[in-house]
Amino acid sequence: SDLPASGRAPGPAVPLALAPIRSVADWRDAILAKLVYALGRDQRTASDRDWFEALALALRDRVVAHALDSDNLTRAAGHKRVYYLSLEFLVGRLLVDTLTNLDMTGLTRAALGELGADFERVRAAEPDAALGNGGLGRLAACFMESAASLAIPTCGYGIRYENGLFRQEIRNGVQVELPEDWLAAGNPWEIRRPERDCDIGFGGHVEQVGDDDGATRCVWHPAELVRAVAHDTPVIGWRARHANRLRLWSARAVAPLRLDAFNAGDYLGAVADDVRARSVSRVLYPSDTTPAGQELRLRQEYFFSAASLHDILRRHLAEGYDLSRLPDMAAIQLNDTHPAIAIAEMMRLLVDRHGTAWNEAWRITCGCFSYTNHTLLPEALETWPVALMERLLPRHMQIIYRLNADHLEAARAKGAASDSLQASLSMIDETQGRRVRMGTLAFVGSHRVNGVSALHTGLMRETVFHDLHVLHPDRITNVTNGITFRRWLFEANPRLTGLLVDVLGDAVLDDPSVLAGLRGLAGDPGLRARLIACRRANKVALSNLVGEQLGIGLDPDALFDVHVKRLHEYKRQLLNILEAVSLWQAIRARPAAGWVPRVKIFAGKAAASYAQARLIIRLINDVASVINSDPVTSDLLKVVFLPNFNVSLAEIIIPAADLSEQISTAGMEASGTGNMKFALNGALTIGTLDGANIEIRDHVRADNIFIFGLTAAEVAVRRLDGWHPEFSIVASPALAGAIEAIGRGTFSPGEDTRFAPIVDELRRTDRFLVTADFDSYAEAQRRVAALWRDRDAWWRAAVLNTAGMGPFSSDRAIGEYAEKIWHVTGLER
Ligand code: H53
Repeated sequence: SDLPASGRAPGPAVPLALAPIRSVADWRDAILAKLVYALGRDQRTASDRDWFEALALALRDRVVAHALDSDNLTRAAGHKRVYYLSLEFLVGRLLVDTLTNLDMTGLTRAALGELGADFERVRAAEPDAALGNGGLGRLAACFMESAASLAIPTCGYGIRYENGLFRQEIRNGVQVELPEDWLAAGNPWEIRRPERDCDIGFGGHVEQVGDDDGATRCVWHPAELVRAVAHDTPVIGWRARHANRLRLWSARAVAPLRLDAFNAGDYLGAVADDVRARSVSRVLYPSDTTPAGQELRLRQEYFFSAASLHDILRRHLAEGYDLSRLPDMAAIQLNDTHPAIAIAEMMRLLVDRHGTAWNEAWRITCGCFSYTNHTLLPEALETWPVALMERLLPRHMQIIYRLNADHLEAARAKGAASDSLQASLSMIDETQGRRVRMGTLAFVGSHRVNGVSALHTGLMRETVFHDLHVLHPDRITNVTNGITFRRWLFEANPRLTGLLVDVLGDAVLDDPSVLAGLRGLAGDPGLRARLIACRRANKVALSNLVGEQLGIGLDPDALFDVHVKRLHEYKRQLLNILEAVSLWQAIRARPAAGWVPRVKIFAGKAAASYAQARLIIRLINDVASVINSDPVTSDLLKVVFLPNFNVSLAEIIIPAADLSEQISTAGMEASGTGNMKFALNGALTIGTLDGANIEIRDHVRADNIFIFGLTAAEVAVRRLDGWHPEFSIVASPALAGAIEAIGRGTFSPGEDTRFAPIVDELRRTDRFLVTADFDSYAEAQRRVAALWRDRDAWWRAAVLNTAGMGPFSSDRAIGEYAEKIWHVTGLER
């Protein structure tokens, strides 16, 4: 977006100023030049971090060249762009991603070698960009990579959090949160874009210019302005086909220093405005599926939505288009309700700033926006108190009232006239004080609303969005999530990737459907032997890490049973650890009964304020320390909790997993994406019929996955009927024994009440139906052990898992968004 509207700049695709890299020596010199001239470091004393930075800067030059070229092509072709608005982008490290997509990994290893630097250490020197909590943020990162790979002109918009997701330490079994300062040493990937900065208002009052129905021009006089400061990170697609940008906003005061106050000696007062403004981009909220419900969070949401829309309209007008054409040129995707306020902001900009008539403004808005819903958990569907909205965003509140009146009137005209229907359809929830339902605003202002798995989309239609769905039956659609195979297969598991290329040819790197060719080879002993060797090497690598970090020795030939994801009661890490306790008790009772040696591996962070989830972490760690030091069971069972789960740790754990735990209460996990990463790498899933597990079962086939437990429909019935966990506990001696041991203090010597909140929850309410599913889960675990003993059958199933996962590529998901929702194609060259 830096060239005149006149169209494509003359000249070659990659600017000539950037010397082509023809040899290791060329590349070595380019890296060295960055080390010396951009960083001012000496080759002889450079640290791994210095080399990482030099390498990243050298790579960035090349990626930026691609990004400029992609921009020029997009503009010249008058091609529609996609804007992905997300409060989270869980990017992780970018070095290997960039090298992979530029096909420069081998060259770089060699060049660093000549410079006396070690590639693996340099790679590890990059901090994880943890600008997200879990699935939703990682999905956004996968989507950015896939959009670039499919050459779909896309700009991601989000917040450049000073401190991303906290760093987790485990001290005496307890989670401790420490700030993550990923920017402390600077970020070589990003480029400041001061010409794109803009000011965002909050508070103040509204001046009525026309009639008083809120549908004509008004002037908003904010009481406060915060400057949105733009930072771009280029995102290169597979085989460098295309490059997009991730534009992240940080906040600061419009006038960062009050010089008069400073000169008068009031050093704190002089910067108070700036400190206040910067708080907007200071921290990522640690909530995952529950909103923090705080004013600062609403400020964050409006801040980045408004800055992004300002940028989108600026670009559209600068390219010479009329606003009426915005839906032809811009598809704006709301990733969950967090940016839903953008709908009211778009109306404000069109009506108040550009003088567009109300109905035309609404046509433009609905034509541009679409919304992805990622959860049906009632506590996670955002609502904001009307009073807070009126104070912080007075003009937006007026606009929402007016939109709501139009929406309810249209519903009445279609027959939805009863008080109860009108109350259910309203953007204002009157049941718990007056609150704005952001999901309803997002639904009404979007031309398409999608769920993230077939089950979830069905439940959207039947439950939370039922009445809106009846009103707009064509609006809800499904796009099952996906993952980028570049990161989660090629980069995380180069051994398996090499094997797949040997067996299926290079085409597997470009076309995930080629994986299906493995089906015919599922019984091939040669392939099986190579797969086993590759998994074993990955398990040795993980065992080494566990040894270094926790001092626990693992047997790489044991079954690695892995449960890694955010800690949440609905994800039921508790079910898993209860089963581990019961297994331990069973082994102790009959040590010589021919048990399959197992390692239970857990990792995941709990929101700092989520007491029960933190206590589950403590239980896992306390159970681990008792079991791991039991000489009777030590060769048969180990429990490991790896601290500080993040993208980079996932890249090590997943390729080493034999069994993938996807055991949420059915109906509660919208999709899951970890489930896809494991199955792609050949782990077998033990899981409920929840989220995308159902589609994974359909593709890997029911014989190759361990399904157990209540279905979503059965869960709903149990809940309606009133659920009594004591019956399940009485009926299951194994479950009763495990709960008893925890309640008795077996894992908390001297403090038998430590886990009382967990034991009480299980015995009294059991909201997540852990006890209802326990026996079925334990039985499925026995099926797992039986299959593991039959090595041929196990590895056949593993092959069939990888073979069936082609459809779960995020390229497929992005292709569906492009076709069904955004109405955009990839850019042709
Ligand atoms: O989004 C993932 C899903 C997953 C769901 C997750 C999610 C968040 O990470 C945060 C908020 C939210 O509403 C949902 O829990 O099931 O796979 C991506 O769609």
